[in-house]
Amino acid sequence: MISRIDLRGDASLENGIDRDLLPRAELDVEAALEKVRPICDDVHHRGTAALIDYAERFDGVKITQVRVPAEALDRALAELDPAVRAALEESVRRARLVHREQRRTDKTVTVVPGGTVTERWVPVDRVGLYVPGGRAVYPSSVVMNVVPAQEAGVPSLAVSSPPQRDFGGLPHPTILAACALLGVDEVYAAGGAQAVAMFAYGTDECRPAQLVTGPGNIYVAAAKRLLKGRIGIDAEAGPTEIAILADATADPVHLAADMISQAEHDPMAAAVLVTDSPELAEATEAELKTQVAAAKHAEDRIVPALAGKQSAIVLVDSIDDGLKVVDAYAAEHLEIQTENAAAVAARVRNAGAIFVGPYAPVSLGDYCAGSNHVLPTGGCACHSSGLSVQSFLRGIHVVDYTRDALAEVAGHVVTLAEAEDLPAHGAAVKARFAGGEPKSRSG
Ligand code: HSO
Ligand code: ZN
Repeated sequence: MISRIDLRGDASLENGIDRDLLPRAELDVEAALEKVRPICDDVHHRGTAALIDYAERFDGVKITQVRVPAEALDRALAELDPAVRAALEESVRRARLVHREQRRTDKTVTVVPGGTVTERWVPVDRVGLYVPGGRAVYPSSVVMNVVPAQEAGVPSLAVSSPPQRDFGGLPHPTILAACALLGVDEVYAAGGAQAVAMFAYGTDECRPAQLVTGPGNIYVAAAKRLLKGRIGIDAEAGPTEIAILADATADPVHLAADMISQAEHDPMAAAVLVTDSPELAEATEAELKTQVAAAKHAEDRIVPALAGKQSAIVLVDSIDDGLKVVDAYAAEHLEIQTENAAAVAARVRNAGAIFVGPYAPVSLGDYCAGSNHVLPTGGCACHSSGLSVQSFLRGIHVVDYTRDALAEVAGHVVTLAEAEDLPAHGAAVKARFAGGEPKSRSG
């Protein structure tokens, strides 16, 4: 069911590992670009009317307005299963504890007497959050996007999720309830590329946003790629992935359960076990077979995910070699299930999030660890981080120099400007000292 890759005695581990050593599922976002371009243009020009047409075409439901009425949000929260409500509240509480600590404070550095640079952290004015509604209905993703935006102080936050035929053209009620719980009262019933276009261009119902975040399918990723620049984006989310670095002390029952937990998202999801124990590899493979047989989403998602070329059990000679493999792979989620797991985890350089030891499964992080579950996929963890308060802030440098402070460094500015053959740059400084005292702000 799952392929084996044997890297024992492989010299490439010594000389730097090829990032493609462990293949990933292929997503042809470029091909999807051509499909979403006319949709985005249409939303740009026809606004709400286009969104209503796409609701009928793609979601199979006739709607008359895209904005979700306040009563529908209130009703969804009132009708939410109390156990789900309590779990969401705990998820929010823990996420707030962690994300609140990510807030930035402005810092002023006195570079010279009279010359300061302040880094001022300013939240993005308005953010659009996309929440998928097809195979994936994830109120937890509402939490993971909204909490950091709110903790960053974003003043205006709108959510969009596809209209559902079974719910009268409204987004899924659990999504609406999660929005209501978090105090988000601006929600739209628009899905896919058209929702990203709605946030980028604005419509008569929805003001344009400066940033769009949230997961989505390949069309959402393509629309983000197309409209990036017009609107800021978080990342093009790919299929979810779990890598586990384990030694003989790990429990194969846990490993198989954790691999299946992420495989159940998507037939393209990836589950990779890296181990120095052939016995553990054997036992985990057997466990996978047993557990998959009893799993709900086996046929349509788990089996294709585990059997796909993106999933594998990788054998290495040592945990040191295993660290090289998982660093090269740069997984969205990485579990360390070894002796002295915390010490091994401390040596990891590339991962979206690291889960340490036997009691920190990825699904804890998906819902209730306090950490964020919107994480870099597809190897992007080697250069990017997951969603955080920082994702919703801009650090603006405020430069404030007195006349004396500028005079002190003017010669260097002029020299560098001349070295770059940009004499007007130097002239802009010299102009300040050509005519005696300046009109204002002597110092
Ligand atoms: N594992 C997914 C997030 C998620 N899991 C949502 C359950 N619901 C990507 O990190
Ligand atoms: Zn998950």
